[in-house]
Amino acid sequence: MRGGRYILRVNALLGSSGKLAWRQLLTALYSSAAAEAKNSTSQSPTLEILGQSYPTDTHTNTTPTILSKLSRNLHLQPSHPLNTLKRRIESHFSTFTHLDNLNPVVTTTQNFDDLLFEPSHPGRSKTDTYYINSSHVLRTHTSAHQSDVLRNGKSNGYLLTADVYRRDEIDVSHYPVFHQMEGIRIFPRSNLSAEISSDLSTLTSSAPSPTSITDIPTSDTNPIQSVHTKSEADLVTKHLKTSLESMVKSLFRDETLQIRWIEAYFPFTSPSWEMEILYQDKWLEILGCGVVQQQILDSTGHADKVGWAFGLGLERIAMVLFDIPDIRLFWSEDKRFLSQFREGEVTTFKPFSKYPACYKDISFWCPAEKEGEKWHDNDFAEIVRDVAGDLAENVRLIDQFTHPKKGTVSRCFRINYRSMERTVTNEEIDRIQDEVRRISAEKLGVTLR
Ligand code: FA5
Ligand code: MG
Repeated sequence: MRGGRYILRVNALLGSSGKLAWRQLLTALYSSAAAEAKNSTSQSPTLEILGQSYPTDTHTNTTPTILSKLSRNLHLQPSHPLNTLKRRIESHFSTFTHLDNLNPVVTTTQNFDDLLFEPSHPGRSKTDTYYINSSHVLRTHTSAHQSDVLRNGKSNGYLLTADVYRRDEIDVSHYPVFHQMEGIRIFPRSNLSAEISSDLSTLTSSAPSPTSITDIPTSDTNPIQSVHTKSEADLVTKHLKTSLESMVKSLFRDETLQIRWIEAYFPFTSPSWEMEILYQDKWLEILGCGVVQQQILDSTGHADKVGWAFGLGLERIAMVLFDIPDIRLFWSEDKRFLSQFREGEVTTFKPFSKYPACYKDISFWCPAEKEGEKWHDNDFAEIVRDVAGDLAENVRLIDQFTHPKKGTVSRCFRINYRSMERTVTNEEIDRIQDEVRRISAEKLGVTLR
């Protein structure tokens, strides 16, 4: 399943009239599945996702709790901060083609191979990625659509917004689902200088100033592609950085904002950078970008063009702009959260009082590590997420030691439970903790202490 057919089918599935039906179906399917999963760890032979049936296999590690998020589409909810931010960024790139309803289930070809990820790249591992089965994943980034969009579209600029899924740690800035916006811009090689200079003159004059920006030049560790001339790479880079700086300035409208560029690496761009902004005295990474690998343009029918791409995290920027302290709040259905925001307006979030937390520790001996069966904290975090859902505020490794004779490793994690909507009872958390213990022993083969 690839390319044009895939996008066409996805669009047909997501057509406005069908939208509600499949979301309702999915929510119904998975809210009952999520309840069932709490009592059972067995795997069904197929997963039904957005009207499509996928056989499961030994790669399957997507849980019903995660699948229940596919129906939320926070970035499409009017007045939700993520929607407001998305629309502001879209208005900045007003001449681009905007896409926001592509299917989150993509092939490993789309998510990795088309983007030139090495077969051994850690991003492909089951500890980092939600696999539907060995050939399909929940997209881990919006770049998964780059090749299809370039292959099928007619535009010279695209901006696409989507929910992305990553198996990750649990804390205030990490959630297994977050939202990214991908920008792609291509230019004809034959008319590069003229097209870029005319664009740049409008970009630089319309941007609010001043803001402090620290830049770095390309280097041996972040090279220009051998198929590009220095002048081509410099022009595309200048256009890329100026476009993004101008976007960030217009979003923040803050004369004291400090921006810096640092070197980065992505298999699908070179040179590559990340943009960071200074927030509460720390540098916060908000986006990755670079000059698109020519091989990607060549294989999607654009051998005569050069281009840039970027991917930014909407939650990271929204947390700063709206002053939202915990990433779980974006998922809240509490009126005290949602009623604070108006369509299209950036306002400061007024925190409502936090309900008390309840923490529980769990200690266990981990199974001996074998080749291909290494311990990974994300596997434990995933069990907590699946059993406790949004009640899990934070999971922290607080102690670890190796048995001096046997060489086995004991780990102790502290799980902080807190609801954003009510006070939790100790009994209810005890039941959840018992379930976390039971499933950890069953799925991870740990010996509880
Ligand atoms: C990527 O995902 C690349 N696809 C970006 C890219 C696109 C590079 C096109 C080049 C060309 P990265 O994993 O760094 O890169 O994520 C991009 C942005 O998503 C980050 O800068 C950050 O803003 C956001 N992000 C990443 N991980 C998380 C997370 N766990 N929670 C919230 N936001 C995150
Ligand atoms: Mg990054």
